[in-house]
Amino acid sequence: MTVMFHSTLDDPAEWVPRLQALLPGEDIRVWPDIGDPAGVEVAVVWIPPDGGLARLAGLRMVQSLGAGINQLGMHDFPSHVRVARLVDSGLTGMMTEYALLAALRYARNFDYHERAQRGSTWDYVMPTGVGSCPVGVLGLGVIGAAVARRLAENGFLVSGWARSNKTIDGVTCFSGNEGLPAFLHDLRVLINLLPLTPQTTNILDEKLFAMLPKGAFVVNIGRGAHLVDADLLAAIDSGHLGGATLDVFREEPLPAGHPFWLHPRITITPHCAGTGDPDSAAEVVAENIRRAKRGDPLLNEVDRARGY
Ligand code: NDP
Ligand code: OXD
Repeated sequence: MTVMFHSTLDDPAEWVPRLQALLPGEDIRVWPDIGDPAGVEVAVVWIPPDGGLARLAGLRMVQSLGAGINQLGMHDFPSHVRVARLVDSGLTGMMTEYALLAALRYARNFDYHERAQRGSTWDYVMPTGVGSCPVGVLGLGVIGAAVARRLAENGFLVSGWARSNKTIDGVTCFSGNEGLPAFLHDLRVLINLLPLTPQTTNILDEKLFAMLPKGAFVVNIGRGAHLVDADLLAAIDSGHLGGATLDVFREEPLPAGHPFWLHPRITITPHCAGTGDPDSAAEVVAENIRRAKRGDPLLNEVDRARGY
């Protein structure tokens, strides 16, 4: 198989030697030195190179270097091209750390004390523990379920919401549009871990925020287009929401001058909540390349009609 590797984030010097050792017979090329583009059968990419993947006329499989796949420009791929997302223990572990940190920070009022410190203000607020901090997770897939479990193990009151019914120890699960109001009504912290699809685009909007109790916090580590930026700003500035932690944005990098940058109640990280760890993820990618070669079902294959 001829395999093309391209990423603006993942270092080919870390990945390619590992993949080559796991796939001794395969020809692994790093963009832009790929020879004849029509010879590439597998693309291992985070975001496709400029011009997309359409020029790869012999393409059979795309392996995302992320858990999400909306950044691949999948609508450009012919229907026979199979797509796999990345499920990696390293990536999932990092996402659970980020979510736990954000939830603890709000549960223990660190956001409040950070603002007070900037005004040299000693302001005692009676602390309460995580046992009285209800946290909700939107999306209970590989990462959402791991986040929910980790929060529950750390003493939070945890609930979750997905398309289908779930059973997760220590987590109260809701599903479907009809389950959304009951899921949201008592949360202190809402963590978004949905995939970006036509059904979930703009889900974090004015209507959803109105279902959260006053003072709730939003943590978006899904995708930027889940969030309606103006609705978040309005909900925080009116005092309905307490603040937000955002790792993903409609436009990345977040443009200079965007009102999120300097907002005192918004914490920004540069889409770094989690990333695939080549030590664990290279084997997952290599196995999918072997499967593509044999024509077997892929690990974590995307249902292209469903969009995740
Ligand atoms: P999965 O595909 O495993 O899980 C998706 C979950 O979302 C499932 O529980 C699914 O429900 C639920 N879901 C999908 N559509 C709907 C809907 N319309 N209504 C309700 N629930 C829905 O994804 P992962 O857990 O692996 O990853 C989730 C997302 O996290 C990624 O798509 C990516 O956007 C983001 N991510 C961000 C990172 C970062 O660094 N910020 C890093 C990694 C991932 P059901 O189970 O019923 O199908
Ligand atoms: C991912 C991401 O989808 O890094 O893995 O956002």
